[in-house]
Amino acid sequence: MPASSQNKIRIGSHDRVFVLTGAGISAESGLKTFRDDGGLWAGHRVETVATPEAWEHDPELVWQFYSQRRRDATASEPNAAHRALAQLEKQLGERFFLCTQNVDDLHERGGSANIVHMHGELFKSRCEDDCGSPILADEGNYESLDEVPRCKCGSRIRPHIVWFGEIPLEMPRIEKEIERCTMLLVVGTSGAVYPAASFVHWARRRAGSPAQTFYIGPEAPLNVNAFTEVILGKAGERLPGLFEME
Ligand code: BJW
Ligand code: ZN
Repeated sequence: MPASSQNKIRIGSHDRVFVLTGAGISAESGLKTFRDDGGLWAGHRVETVATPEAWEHDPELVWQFYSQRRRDATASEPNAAHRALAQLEKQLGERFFLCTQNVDDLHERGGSANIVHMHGELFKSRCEDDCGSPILADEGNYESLDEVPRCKCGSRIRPHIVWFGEIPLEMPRIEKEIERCTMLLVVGTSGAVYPAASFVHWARRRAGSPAQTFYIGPEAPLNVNAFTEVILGKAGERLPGLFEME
């Protein structure tokens, strides 16, 4: 793994940039990551809140967890890293693609226009039985099951979140964009969760020449060996001014 102290990533006029972000990009906005010390999973079993089985077993606890996440996200503000990616999108237009594992809305509030939320969105809910009713915009906080609205079909609504064992959203589009990118930038994710942790391998193995792959975060991720460059540091400190157009 070539750790890098480089302070610029040069983007050529024919480059296509795919960006994958994780919880680390929102850390400087005050939102907890999952696996760091003091993170959301510290001292908790993920199975109790982030699986379909958790929803079956204790939907009230699941809604309490996501209601708190909604409150935390509402109280936070985008940081310099979110804004730097929004600026890069404006510079590159359709040669830029942003995929986030995060369910918060800080990329949107930081100025990004096109974002794929592969693990869902905190401020949306949907029918637990996928009856075909549309996904709802929902800022509600539900502390007891009596408060949880029902879908038109009579089933409960659940958070529009991709839990373990569920299929991430928009995978065909993501795969297409990785196949045609020439640079993959990964920001603030531990590389512990698949398929996101495989994107760097897919970009290295794409038809034609391998994409250049960059990781930006304070520590090396689990999949560090697949990156051509690792830029150590906090996203909010490293991303602003990092990109140079050739
Ligand atoms: C900073 C920073 C700063 C700190 N600046 N950085 C065995 C082997 C392989 C795979 C599997 C397996 N068993 C099961 C699986 C599959 C499973 C999986 O990956 N399990 C692993 C535990 C092994 N995956 C799934 O089930 C997924 N679905 C699936 O695979 O379907 C099959 C399929 C795929 C594709 C096509 C067709 C079919 C679904 C995964 C759903 C994940 N859901 C969650 C929770 C819901 C969202 C929520 O509640 O918010 O998503 S889990 C949680 O982890 C959340 C995150 O999006 C995700 C990734 O976490 P992230 O972002 O990496 O956070 P951390 O905390 O791990 O890391 C933070 C990083 O930030 C650290 O590195 C810090 O250093 C850094 N940092 N400050 C920059 N200032
Ligand atoms: Zn329904």
